[in-house]
Amino acid sequence: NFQIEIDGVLTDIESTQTLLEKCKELGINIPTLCHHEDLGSQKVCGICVIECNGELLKSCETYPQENMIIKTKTPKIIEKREKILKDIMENHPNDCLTCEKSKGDCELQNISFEYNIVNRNLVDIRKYEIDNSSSGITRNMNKCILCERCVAICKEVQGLGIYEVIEADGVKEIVIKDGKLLGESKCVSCGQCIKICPVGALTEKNSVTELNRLLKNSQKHIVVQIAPAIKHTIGEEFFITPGVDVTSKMVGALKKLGFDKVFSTDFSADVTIMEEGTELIERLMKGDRELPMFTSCCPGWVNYVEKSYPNFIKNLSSCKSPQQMFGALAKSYYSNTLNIPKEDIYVVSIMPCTAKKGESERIEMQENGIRDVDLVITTREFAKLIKMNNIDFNSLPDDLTYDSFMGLGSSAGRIFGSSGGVMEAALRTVSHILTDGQLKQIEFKTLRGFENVKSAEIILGERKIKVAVINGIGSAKKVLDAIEKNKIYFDFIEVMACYGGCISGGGAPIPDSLEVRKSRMKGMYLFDSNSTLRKSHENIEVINLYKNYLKEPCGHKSHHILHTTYSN
Ligand code: HC0
Ligand code: SF4
Ligand code: SF4
Repeated sequence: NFQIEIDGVLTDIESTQTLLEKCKELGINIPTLCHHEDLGSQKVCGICVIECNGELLKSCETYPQENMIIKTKTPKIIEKREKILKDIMENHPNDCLTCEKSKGDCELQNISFEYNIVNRNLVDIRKYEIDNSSSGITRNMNKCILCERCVAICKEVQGLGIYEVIEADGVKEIVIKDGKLLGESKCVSCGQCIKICPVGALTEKNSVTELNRLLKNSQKHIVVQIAPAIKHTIGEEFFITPGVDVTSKMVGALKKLGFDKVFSTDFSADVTIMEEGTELIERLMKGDRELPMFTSCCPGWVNYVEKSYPNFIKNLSSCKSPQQMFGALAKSYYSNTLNIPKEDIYVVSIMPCTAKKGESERIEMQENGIRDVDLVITTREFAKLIKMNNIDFNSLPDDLTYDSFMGLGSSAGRIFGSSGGVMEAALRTVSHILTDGQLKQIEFKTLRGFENVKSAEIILGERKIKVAVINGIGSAKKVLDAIEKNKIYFDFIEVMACYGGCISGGGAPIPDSLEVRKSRMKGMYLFDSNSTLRKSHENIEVINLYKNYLKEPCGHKSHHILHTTYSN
């Protein structure tokens, strides 16, 4: 360890700590455009310079030495940062008026404001075609500032490596490997690269414009479902603490926006448990050839299996995701019960996820051209819709709830939004069935949290089952390889493509540091522990669905409406 001087104050610093890390710890603001807490070693932008004994050094790659005297705010530093910002601006379109990341989410805009950078260069420098080939992500390389964060998150965290840096004649570019468009690549649409991109080069595919127009003009009966994670994250867009459940204000906003019915995906998550739990029991009966069974509710994960590990397609549960089950039930059960023709029903989903857009477009998720889900917006788009319509979110009432009879969800359905939640919800119901109600365990805490791979052995009646929960595609890849080589065995595995589950989805509010994600997860489990309805099979709206319509889980009708197939 060393003692060094930073801005005139003596401080202890570990030899392995960079000066950037130390300054952040001390609350000294050092701007960064490439460095990010989720990534390892990004050292390209140079804006984090500090002065060390009179010399300018990048703080992200400088380690302490004896007698260091560090300054963080000298004119030389400011001049250097201004120069870097001006150079970036020279090559950046003046698009702030309409940019999706404007109003707080653009780090370049925020830093430029702080350094009072005024770009008078209004020449149109757009030279790249916008890549709209992906169902979930728009890629506009005109705005790229070459920070390489997208390259790193996709490779280091997701284990995919869709992007690469190339350099020709001294000009650097971020491209998709093999010269492909994003939609043609093995990208799974998880959207993690969107959240980490400091500018508007990567954004979700915009659906909010279309939705806003529809809400004002359409003759359709428009119903909306809200995913579990939204309830604990949308508040952030309105300065509410991450994790706080804002269900009532959200319902109020959606009513004001003109939706005919406001429902919850927690309801169809409970239905998923009935179907997937029954499927698991059937597969357990049939033996090892059908195992492990993988959850199939995360389209990022399903995309990954289809594109990169097709041998495991047979292991994916045949259940549609809760989003799709909701849509399919809206166009059948709901349509029949209220006698509204399914052609006249328009289903909107609010999801924390960019991959859900593509999931809703899949050919398997429609029948005779009628889609289960017609349109998907992300959490950020939902916030934008509320702001576009001048709704004062914070002053909305606190006593509103969802419409019946597809609005009630158990808290098992709610915790779907956190890594481990689908597994825990499934175990609550499967254990009830297999032990005839004898196993009273509700909480499976070892399966919660941010660890890459979590596992447990659970005795259910006559049988011991081995389960695992996987966080992120990078970890999933390692587990799949080990299963292929017979190095490990599990009966049932939950995989969520985003680190921490849907609370960290590609459509979540920005920024979402680990601390923020932890608060979201905490809020979700708090809701669960305070709930009196904690098991999917006890949800009265689900019981009524089976009694009045589906008859039994995995029965004939369910198979037709709620199950699907995969392809590669
Ligand atoms: Fe999720 Fe879902 S939990 S994937 O993260 O299973 O998007 O929140 O809505 O469908 O329920 C996302 C979140 C959902 C689905 C549910 C599942
Ligand atoms: Fe990689 Fe996910 Fe971005 Fe696709 S969406 S490029 S898989 S990080
Ligand atoms: Fe989407 Fe959730 Fe999967 Fe992320 S974990 S890709 S948010 S479904």
